[in-house]
This record gives sequence, structure tokens and C-alpha cells, in this order.
Amino acid sequence: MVLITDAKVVALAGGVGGAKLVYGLAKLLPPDHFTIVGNVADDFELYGLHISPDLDTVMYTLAGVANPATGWGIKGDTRQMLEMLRAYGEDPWFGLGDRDLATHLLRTEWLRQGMTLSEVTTRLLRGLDVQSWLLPVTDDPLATMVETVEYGVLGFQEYFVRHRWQPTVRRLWFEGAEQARLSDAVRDALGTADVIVMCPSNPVLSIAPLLAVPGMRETLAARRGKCVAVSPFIGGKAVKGPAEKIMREMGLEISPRGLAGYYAGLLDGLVIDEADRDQPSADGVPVLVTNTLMQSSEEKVRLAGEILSWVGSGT
Ligand code: FO1
Repeated sequence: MVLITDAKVVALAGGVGGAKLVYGLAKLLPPDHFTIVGNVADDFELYGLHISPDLDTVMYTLAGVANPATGWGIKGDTRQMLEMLRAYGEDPWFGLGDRDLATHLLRTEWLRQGMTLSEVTTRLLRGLDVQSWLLPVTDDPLATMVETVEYGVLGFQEYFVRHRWQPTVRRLWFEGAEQARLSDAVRDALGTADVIVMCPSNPVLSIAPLLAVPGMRETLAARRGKCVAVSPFIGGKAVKGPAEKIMREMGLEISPRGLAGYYAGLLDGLVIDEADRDQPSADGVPVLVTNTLMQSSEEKVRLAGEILSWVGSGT
């Protein structure tokens, strides 16, 4: 089922939730009409390796090799490297699988040779036989920093993985955002897109860093196509991860109205779940109410198809 083959679609995506919808969209759209703009603010360095968790989650999902239990990492991967680290007395708090490690080794080596993160990402995708375009929002350093009540300032993965996103968030920011340059490829893709989909990724952790890159908001505001966001909430709760907890801690409202307010000035439409039909609605923003839970491949493709037909039919 290919719905609007002549439309150019760009998806803004973070980690696991975003990757699910991206999978559905990629099944419906030809690769030259579909571009994914990925979050790099979760990237970090560990044992000298450059790790890009959100890019890898999208890549592994599109390649059909993602671990279905977690959404990140590779299915069937082993953890012998972590065991060896433990034998040396290390605390391997970040769960790098043995096969996954190859991705980080190559990324680090290719970056060291002078390739950009965009070039590296395309090379990795093609290596896994994925023809989609996954563009890091920037090739420059960008890092989510979290100020917590309990531990002070933490790097994002320390907050998220090491402390299992339990600390209370006082403030968060994107280090390097002022200096980061929106990649030309991202600017071009957004400038020529007929449809822009903000995936059901964590608004504060996955979409906000994309919006923080100078030029991104302006490029989105000047778009020629329609921009729709898909709510990551079902029944006022996050399907996975800390979106709800962190938004509450930051005083943000968890409702279609809250989401539309968060993305104010950027949206032509909002997709919400049936369970949120009666929540305070997004004034002036057209809403598609549907089933947004994506557990199976069929559900991912169905939701992607519904969104494309909705936008194609005039929103
Ligand atoms: N998330 C975890 O909760 N625990 C892990 O040990 C972990 C390891 C990991 C390894 C590679 C990778 O690409 C992602 C990994 N993630 C892990 C997920 C990831 O850190 C977060 O889901 C994202 O950064 C948030 O979008």
C-alpha cells in the first residue's frame, strides 16, 4: 500500500517511539520521498567510542534487526564484552551488546578519519541494506544535560540509563545548541517537504533538541508543507520512558492542549489516541483521533497510512 507516492515526507524522530512510526512510514513511501531527521543530543562517548543511541534505534528498526523487547539494541545480541569489563572490575552500566559494538567501532573510526556524522550514518544504513535517508539534525556536537535535584548535573545517558530516569529534573538544556549548524541536507529536506511528521517521540528529550538547533524553528515555520505531531501519550500516560514524569516535573501539561502549546506556531495538525479524546483539546489545531499504540508491524503501517491519508485529504 503506497498512499501518496508523489508527496515528500520528512519525519522528526527520537528513540523507540519515533522509530516505530518511522518504520510504518518507510513501508509506505519510496526512499527518495522519505527523510528522517534524527536526534543526536543523546549521543555520548564511552570508552572512546562515539555512541548515537537514537540514530541506531531508527537504523536497527528500519533494518529489521532491533531488539523487540527493548526497542533499542540488536535482537539476539550477546553481552560478552560487558562480562569482560566486569571481570576487570568495571561497572558496565550502559548495555552495549557485542554486535552493537561493531556499529560504534566503525562510527568512531570513520569520524576519526574525517567523515561527518551524516556520511557515517548513511554508510552504516547502506551496510545494513537500508535505503532510507536518516539525517542527523546536525553534524556538530549537541548534548542533552540534565540538572537533577538528587545528583546535580548529569549527562543524558547517566540520567537516563545509569539512574534509570528516576532523579527529579530541575532543568535541562542542550549543550552546543547555539553553535550547532543545521545540516544543509536537513534544511533542504524540510524546505521541500509536503508533509512533516513529528513522531511520537519524547517532546522534551527527543524533539526539543532538534528544535534547539538554530534555524530549525525558522525552517519549520517557513515550510511549504503541512506539519503534524503525533502525541506520545495514551490516556495521559507515556507508552514508554519518562516523557510524562519529566513533563510534569517541568510543569508542562500532558494533554493535546499541552502538546499543541509546546509545539506552538509549528503545527497544522495533531494526532491523538482515542483514550485522550476527552482531554483538553488543542484550540485551533485540527485533531485526528485514532488508535496510536504501535505494538505490531501492521499497527505501525496502519497508523502511518492513516496519518498520510489524513494530511493528504486536507487535514
Ligand atoms: N537504554 C537503557 O535503558 N539501558 C541500556 O543499557 C541501554 C543501552 C543502549 C545501547 C545502545 C543503544 O543504541 C541504546 C541503548 N539504550 C539503553 C537506549 C538509549 O540509551 C535510550 O533509549 C535513548 O537514548 C533514549 O531515546
